[in-house]
Amino acid sequence: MEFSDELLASLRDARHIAVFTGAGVSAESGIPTFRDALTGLWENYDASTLASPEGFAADPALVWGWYEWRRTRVLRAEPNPAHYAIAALAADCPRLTLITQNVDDLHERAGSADPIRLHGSLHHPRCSACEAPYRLPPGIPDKPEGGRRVDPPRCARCGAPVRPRVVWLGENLPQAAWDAARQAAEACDLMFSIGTSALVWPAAQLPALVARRGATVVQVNPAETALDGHAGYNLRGAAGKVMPLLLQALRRSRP
Ligand code: BV8
Ligand code: ZN
Repeated sequence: MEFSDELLASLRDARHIAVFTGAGVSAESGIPTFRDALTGLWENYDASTLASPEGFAADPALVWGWYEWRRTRVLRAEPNPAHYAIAALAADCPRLTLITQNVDDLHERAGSADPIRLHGSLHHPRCSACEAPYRLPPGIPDKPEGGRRVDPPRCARCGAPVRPRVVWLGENLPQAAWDAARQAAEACDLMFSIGTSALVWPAAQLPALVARRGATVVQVNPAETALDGHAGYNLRGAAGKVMPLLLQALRRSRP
């Protein structure tokens, strides 16, 4: 894959690079993307009903079972070359801000320090009522007997069901994370948008905001997305292939 001298120069000259990622960056780790039809056990379920307060209220055991199934997949997965290249890129520019919509911990496991988490995390659940943190038992959960449904644990403080600490449809994003992400989008010289369909708001506003300021947007995605018109560069390919090659080309291009 070739990269234009113009793109390599923009990367070399960037004082502050923002990296915005979605489920596609974890696809090559074997984690199904959010919009991929749910697979196997969950093929007859729709993510947007499971990832919602209404879904949890209606059937906490089904939603908790789905998140435990996803968490188990993440615990069994490894970061892929895209996660490692993004972590390594931080050493190649004065400042890098990583913003992720993903709820897995593969960026951290690849060495990225404290990503801005717009939609929360699979790994730190909380009480659905008093928000007390719930410590998950170490290791990989056993396969739930009932196949899908797993009763959520109860809060030690108030007895309410524990829920995933993720942002569901209709819920506000954590204000501090949203503010930090906005600040990075306002300040960066260049933003990568990697592995996101850019369909979910307000996160999807970030690359469009960067483009509106006249800063550079570099999209990495094998498919077209709503961002194609905003991106100065559309690198059509899998992140696990493109990102390591781009990092190599950047390092080779330095005098
Ligand atoms: C809010 C939970 C108020 C955690 C998720 C109409 C217009 C505008 C907005 C709305 C609207 N109607 C409703 C809304 C609001 C709504 C929304 O956006 N709905 C959408 C569906 C229309 N948003 C909300 O409710 C948000 N809250 O707005 O509150 C507010 C307003 C302003 C400021 C603050 C608050 C809450 C949104 C959070 C929803 N939670 N998940 C979980 O269970 O994971 S969303 C879900 O989608 C995931 O979090 C996921 O991260 C996110 C985005 O999806 P992607 O990451 O993009 O994944 P997707 O599968 O879509 O795409 C994968 C891409 O990867 C594809 O393009 C594919 O081609 C590519 N790919 C595949 N393989 C690879 C690859 N790329 C690279 N390499 C590969 N190998
Ligand atoms: Zn509680």
